Amino acid sequence: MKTQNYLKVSKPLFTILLISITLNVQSCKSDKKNVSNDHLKEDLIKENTINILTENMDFQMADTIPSGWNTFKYKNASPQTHFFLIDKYPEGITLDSVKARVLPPFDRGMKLINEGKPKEGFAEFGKLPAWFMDMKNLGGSGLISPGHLAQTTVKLDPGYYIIECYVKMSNGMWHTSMGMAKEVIVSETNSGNSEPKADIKVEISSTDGIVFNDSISKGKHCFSVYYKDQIVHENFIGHDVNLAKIDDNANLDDLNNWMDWSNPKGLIEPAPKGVTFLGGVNNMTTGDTGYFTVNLEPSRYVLISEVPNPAGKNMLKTFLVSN
Ligand SMILES: [Cu+2]
Repeated sequence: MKTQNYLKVSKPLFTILLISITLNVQSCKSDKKNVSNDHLKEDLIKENTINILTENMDFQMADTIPSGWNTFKYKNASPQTHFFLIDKYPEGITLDSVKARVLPPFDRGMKLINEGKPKEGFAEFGKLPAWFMDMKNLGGSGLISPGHLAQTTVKLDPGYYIIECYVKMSNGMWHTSMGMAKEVIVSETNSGNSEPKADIKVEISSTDGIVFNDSISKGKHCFSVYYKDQIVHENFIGHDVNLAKIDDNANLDDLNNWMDWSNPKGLIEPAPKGVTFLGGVNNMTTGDTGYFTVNLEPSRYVLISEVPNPAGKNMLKTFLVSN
């Protein structure tokens, strides 16, 4: 049944991707300009990309994907802001285990925090099973605004993974609890893809924040994100790197406060005004590197981490792309 679902969505998704790619995004490898749709079609097949589509609190994608380097093209065709994050739990833990033991404490805890009872809320998280702390994040996209496509490349070993999005609906409910959690099998078959080559190198660490050379030209870029370290921040999660376009009416203080899920007004719809999220590389562990590709038009941008008070951690860094 799941396979049928995937077949059902694959054709429109392919069309959307072709349109989006024509407008915006090409892969790290391809440097061609003004190519016809036929060439793009060949590139898509050749590059063995994994397409993910969200229309309504879902992840529409293949149930089984190859191991090795994979480029994920995540199309957000919903009215909400999302990301996808790849979780690797200890052997034997399945999506059913997560639904039974992890989502309930998070649901109850968030509800209490939203009711103005943070102490009671955080106490709920003490009820998480011990194996939750052994879960590793293997990357995924950064936040992506409605109508946009995020392109992220990571390396995965064969095994059982869960893909999730824990942005909150306007009523404070997690997207994870609304259906944005999916099991994915990474097979023994290797994708055969090689590691991308980045032209912009970003490093993130708890000590130095987000570090990169901010002299960035307009056009297509492949960013690498190197996790010099990874730690557990005040809200129990690690740091990541998200790219956003910042309009003149955007308020960076509002954005800074919004990046913390444990804030009742954080990581919730609506996203801050004048901010368009364009993907990035979601949480990884110390020593890992992920990649994201994006086409930058002249504007102001920010690289920002989804942690409490990123500005205070040197994890809110603006840069200007000029004409
Ligand atoms: Cu979501």
